[in-house]
Amino acid sequence: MRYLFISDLHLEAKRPDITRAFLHCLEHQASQADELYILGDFFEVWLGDDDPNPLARQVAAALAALAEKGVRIYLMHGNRDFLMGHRFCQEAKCTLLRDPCIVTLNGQRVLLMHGDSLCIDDLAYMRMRRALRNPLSLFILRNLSLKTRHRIGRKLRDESQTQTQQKASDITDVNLDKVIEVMRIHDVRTLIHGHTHRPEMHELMIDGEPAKRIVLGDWDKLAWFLEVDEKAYRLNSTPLA
Ligand code: LP5
Repeated sequence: MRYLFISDLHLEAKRPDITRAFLHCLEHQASQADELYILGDFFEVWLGDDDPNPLARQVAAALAALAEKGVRIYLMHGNRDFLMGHRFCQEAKCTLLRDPCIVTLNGQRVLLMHGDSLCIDDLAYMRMRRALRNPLSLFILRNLSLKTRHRIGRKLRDESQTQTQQKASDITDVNLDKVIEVMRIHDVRTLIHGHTHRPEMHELMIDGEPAKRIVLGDWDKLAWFLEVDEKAYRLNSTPLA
């Protein structure tokens, strides 16, 4: 079986180059795979499935067309699009995955995550994540008017951009003890995640056994994707233009 993994595309109307690259990827790479996994931050900001955003309709139609060809598509929330829900997934013919989630790829158990929950040294972000992602907050957020969600979303983005520029690089990366802890808990030797925008295949040892952590890249200048088949895991990129 062939699998394709992507994350952190941050699709938005003002970056048509990313949308073009994504549609190209669907046509040329994803269509050759049995399963496509999108591990969060697919959109720059997702305010709710009720947002009549033309880009979301275009993307949903493209995903649905791929699904019609027989490719199974799985989506996971990121920190920017955690309000994505079943309505969008139905439209796009995708399945929403929990974070974390274990899948079996060619007989091997693999842990999938967006990756933000591994950045435990980023205390301000962890506080914000807990505040936004608990069931009561999610219920309240989903029931605010679209205009209010838009305003709050803008404020959070602005504040986040200001604050991340001031944070040390190791603070915004994953905590390696946390990585090993979650891999032990889930009894896996392979973890695939995004979020940090630091694409890399990391080799590590867990309890004397070789393990790997594969970090997907963001789609700002390059389109990053991970191809998995019976022989190998290949992390590749192509220029966006
Ligand atoms: O996204 P990225 O990778 O640039 O940065 C993340 C962390 N930031 C975020 C925030 C998102 O960028 C913006 C969230 C948009 C959500 C939209 C949907 C919800 C709409 C709400 C509808 C009601 O996730 C960033 C991390 C970084 O990853 C690396 O891990 O550091 O975290 C922060 O920067 C958080 C700040 O440190 C703390 C921010 C406190 C914000 C308080 C503002 C309150 C405004 C409330 C207005 C009512």
